Amino acid sequence: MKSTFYLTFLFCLGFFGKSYSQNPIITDVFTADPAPIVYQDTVFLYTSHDTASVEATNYQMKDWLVFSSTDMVNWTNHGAPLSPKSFSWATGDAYAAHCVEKDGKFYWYVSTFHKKDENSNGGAAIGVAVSDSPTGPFKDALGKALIVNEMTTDNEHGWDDIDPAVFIDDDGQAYLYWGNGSCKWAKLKDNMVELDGPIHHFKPKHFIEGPWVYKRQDLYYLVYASAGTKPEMIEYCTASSPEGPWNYQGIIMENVPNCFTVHSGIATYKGKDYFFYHNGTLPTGGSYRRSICVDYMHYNEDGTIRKVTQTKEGVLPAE
Ligand code: FUB
Repeated sequence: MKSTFYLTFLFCLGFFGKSYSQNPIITDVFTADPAPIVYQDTVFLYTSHDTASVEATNYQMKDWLVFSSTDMVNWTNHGAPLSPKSFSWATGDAYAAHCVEKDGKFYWYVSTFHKKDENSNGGAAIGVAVSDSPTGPFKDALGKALIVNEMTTDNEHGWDDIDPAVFIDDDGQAYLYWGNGSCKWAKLKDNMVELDGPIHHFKPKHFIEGPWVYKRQDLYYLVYASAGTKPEMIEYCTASSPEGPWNYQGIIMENVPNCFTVHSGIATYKGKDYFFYHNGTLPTGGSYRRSICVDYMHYNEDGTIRKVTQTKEGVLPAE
């Protein structure tokens, strides 16, 4: 009898004993603006880094961080291989960024701010750094910004050229999306560091910032931070081409606790779909001291995305 009880106990431990990741997933530093990629069986998570004090009323973001995981639960911190100081033309905060791999090279597109010089009058700008490894070292790939404020005139504010996201289609064509206030996009040349044609802009319903574009089956998805009267949420559109036209589909995730922004990144890993975002729930956290979380995402049969449930538990180890 005793041994049956013992065996049942062991069975339950094995069955229920798997530990969830817990949200937020990074707890030793404040992180925001998640941009995950999967490369050679590892998830690399590129993030912003909030360093503002508890009393601060604005961002202080000095560099960009990289983490990796092979189970979505345990994350290794690879430090800060890139900062605005890596770009001679840059000054100010290290806003959202996105790294992609092409032909064994890693291109990290970042939003930061431009010095006043012969190339720009200042304002937000997008640069690109390159490395042979997902964790660096990275160096400025161009020696100048890829996008400066003067290149887009559809919004008057000087910080509309933020939040780059790159999507590479099945035929190898890369597209750069970005923007605050409107979504802008342009094709990239094969070298990944020059635009290939004009800059377009449009305004998806409720669009604020933080575009993220990907393809699943035959459908293209444009996911973004949106706002009405509440803090930001995540909404999305779909299209049959990365150039649109984009059809509005609805809300993926409601606003997050203790933070007025939200910013998403999406990855499929070991057969499951994951939705990364940030909130302000770490102790002493807030809108300028954010933390990255991850939860499962699910699709309906027609390809539409079910609303993501924000959990404290997070996700189970990926196998
Ligand atoms: O992290 C700074 C800014 O806050 C990002 O660029 C936006 O997407 C928002 O998350």
